[in-house]
Amino acid sequence: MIGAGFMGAAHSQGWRVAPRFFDLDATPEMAVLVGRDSERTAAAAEKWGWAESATDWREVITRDDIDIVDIVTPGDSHAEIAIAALAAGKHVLCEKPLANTPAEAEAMAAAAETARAEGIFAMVGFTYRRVPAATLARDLVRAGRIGEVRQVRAAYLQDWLRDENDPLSWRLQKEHAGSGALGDIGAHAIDLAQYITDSAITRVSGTLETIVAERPLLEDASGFTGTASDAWGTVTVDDVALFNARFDAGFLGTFEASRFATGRKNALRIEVSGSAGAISFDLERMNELGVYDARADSASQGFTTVLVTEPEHPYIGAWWPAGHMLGYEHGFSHQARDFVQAIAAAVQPEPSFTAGAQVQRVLAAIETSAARDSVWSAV
Ligand code: SOE
Repeated sequence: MIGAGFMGAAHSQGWRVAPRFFDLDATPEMAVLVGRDSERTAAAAEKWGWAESATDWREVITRDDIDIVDIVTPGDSHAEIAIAALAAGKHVLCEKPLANTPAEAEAMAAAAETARAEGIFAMVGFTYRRVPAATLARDLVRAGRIGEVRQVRAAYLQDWLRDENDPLSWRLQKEHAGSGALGDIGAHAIDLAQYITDSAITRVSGTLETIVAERPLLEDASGFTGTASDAWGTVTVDDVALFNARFDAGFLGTFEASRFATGRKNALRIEVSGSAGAISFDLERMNELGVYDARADSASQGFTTVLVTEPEHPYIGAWWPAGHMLGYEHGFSHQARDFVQAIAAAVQPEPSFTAGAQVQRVLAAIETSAARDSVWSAV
């Protein structure tokens, strides 16, 4: 695994726990954790369960005892590492968004296609597809339970940037993150909406806003995260992204991505309205799925809260007895499970790099639309 930050911890948990709960056709061994700082990486490797640590990813990805490379670095290094790892014959799992630009993402998708011919696979980590309630939403839509999809409302709301004195970490720097709320969390909303409805976004119109333009620079200027110094720097990404989308099946969606949504911590919300019903998902209530059946008699209509904790629900059977809840980290175990099973069966794991590149094109189209400011004055 390359990268030893927050996502490193989350993916480590996934790799470690998946084989303890799921019967896998191959057992992942956590071989090497690669990070920039040797002492910190060694400590993280020890804590998270990696056998070794290293600082040079180029050396590690060509090792004969490595079969899978998991990339959890900021977006600016995804393309270089993923393309090199695929060329070295390693299966690749890469964090979202796939890259920082469509050009990088297309190059990665092309490298993945070439590798696929040799039985080497690549997947992008849109983990929330693997939250059981979100997977169930997709299953219900696919089974026709809400009829024909007519409209989507999606939002990903966080508030961790609300304090204007919080430092300028890598997620606020275009050269590292590609974009702000748009790519960091809007990408999740895009992927999940497309996944649940089985329809791809083809047209968008967007507006982006940076609410706090200057922030304290990091104390450790070479670091990605940390404490604030006395010097100030410019935020180069969006804080809020609003956009409308048309899907290839013909319906419209409205989207909001914000890291300034005061009081909302991790509210990835998707509501899909159909001709015969609706579903409603909120990551802050991740063990529940709202289901509305428009065919029910009118006296008993209303959104029903399905508690997604039963063995009949996606992934749940492998965990605890019926009725016991799952949390954020379980999505990473489900992701590790699905990735390993696909590789063992020599089938393409989803979402592929091609799917990741499509999301990247949607993100770029929103930025283009926002930059053109194609909005009519109302005064
Ligand atoms: C921070 O906004 C963040 O960790 C994102 O980077 C993740 O993709 C999301 O899953 C949770 O929030």
